[in-house]
Amino acid sequence: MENSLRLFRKTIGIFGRCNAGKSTLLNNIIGEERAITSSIPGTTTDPNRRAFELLPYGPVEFIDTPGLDDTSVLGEIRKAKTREVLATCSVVILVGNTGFKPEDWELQFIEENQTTKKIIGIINMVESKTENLEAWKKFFEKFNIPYLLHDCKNGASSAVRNFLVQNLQEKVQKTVVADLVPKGKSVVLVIPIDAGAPKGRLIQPQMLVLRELLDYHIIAHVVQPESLKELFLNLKEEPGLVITDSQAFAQVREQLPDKIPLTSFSILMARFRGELAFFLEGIQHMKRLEEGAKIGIFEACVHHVQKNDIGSEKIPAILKKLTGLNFNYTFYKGREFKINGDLDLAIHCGGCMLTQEEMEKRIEFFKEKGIKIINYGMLFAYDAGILERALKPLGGA
Ligand SMILES: Nc1nc2c(ncn2[C@@H]2O[C@H](COP(=O)(O)OP(=O)(O)OP(=O)(O)O)[C@@H](O)[C@H]2O)c(=O)[nH]1
Ligand code: SF4
Ligand SMILES: [Mg+2]
Repeated sequence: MENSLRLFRKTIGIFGRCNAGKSTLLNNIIGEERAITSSIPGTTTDPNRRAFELLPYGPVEFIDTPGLDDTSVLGEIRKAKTREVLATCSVVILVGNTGFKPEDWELQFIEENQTTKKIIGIINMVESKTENLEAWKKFFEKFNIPYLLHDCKNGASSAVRNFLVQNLQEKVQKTVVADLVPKGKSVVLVIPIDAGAPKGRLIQPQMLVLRELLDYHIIAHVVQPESLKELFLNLKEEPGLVITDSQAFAQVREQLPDKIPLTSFSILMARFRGELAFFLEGIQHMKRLEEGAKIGIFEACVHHVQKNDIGSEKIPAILKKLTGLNFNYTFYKGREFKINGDLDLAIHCGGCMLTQEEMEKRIEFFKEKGIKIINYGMLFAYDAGILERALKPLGGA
């Protein structure tokens, strides 16, 4: 579980010469004085890691590093550590500074990393020194590296964050499911049509997945849970992936051999929207709740409450079963988003009727308030004892 939390974070290393402003840049991005900065070269002596939600991109981990040109006695050891960090980064920020010109340090760094990593340039604007600015611009342009001129000490941190998001966007998850299906394999979709299913249509995540499979010419078999056994009797080849509605997890698991990859629509959606790591933290937090904790249950639609309603009946029953504790519940419905008082945990529906922005705003709100959140689907998977199995097709375990 903990591994999967890390797995979904993109590692972004911050590199450059001593005094380039790497640590100041880190502080500027995250909006707090995390790293020590000073005009003394070699201030940062060890890689300094900081997990951060770079919205709307998703979870990342920044690593501030010692200077590439550290010439102190311990310089060689530090450089070795920096190389170790470099090997774990798929994205690197190369920090320059108008107080000096780009030299062999930066040249070598780019030559060694340009083919394997995404490089993003930052030119720190130091005081009134502008004489080296043109040299830095030309340097980055020569290698086709996107760069931002920025005063890290005084500039708005949102400018750097937006620039990073813009340049990372191409790395954002583009497909909901197609990249998870082995070539030539089919996919089975398990969709129960029960009293809770909307009349005459599928819900958005199901449509999104189905449409993408068609776009990618991947064969999809669509069944209700009761027909799964019959389908398998008729299939000539095992499918590459089974995707189920979260509420049918237990039923599907009973019928499906362990070797067949299984996940759910809600887990795919959480990955697609970049929320997965945050929800996994929520699951860990749920285990630590105490008697009487305040839980908010959020559904973005207002529907007529039926018997065995998910939000008001099933979820509280699952939590009671999992923890043996009694909690205080508040139910929130609809698109309007207002919270009364503090919460110890938020449990949210799939949010398929919300726009990406609306959902992001909610998640950002929870993060700012330090409230952990999980979605219905992940809670169902955890309750069925198959969360790890359901994360495996996504690369997590
Ligand atoms: N005016 C201005 N000063 C900056 C900027 N970025 C960094 N500085 C200053 O430059 C000095 C060095 O900044 P650091 O962030 O400590 O540099 P570093 O790259 O982390 O240096 P090492 O840890 O020694 O490798 C500090 O005095 C910062 O305040 C900037 O954008 N504008
Ligand atoms: S927005 Fe939430 S409540 Fe509405 S259909 Fe989607 S998952 Fe269900
Ligand atoms: Mg530093």
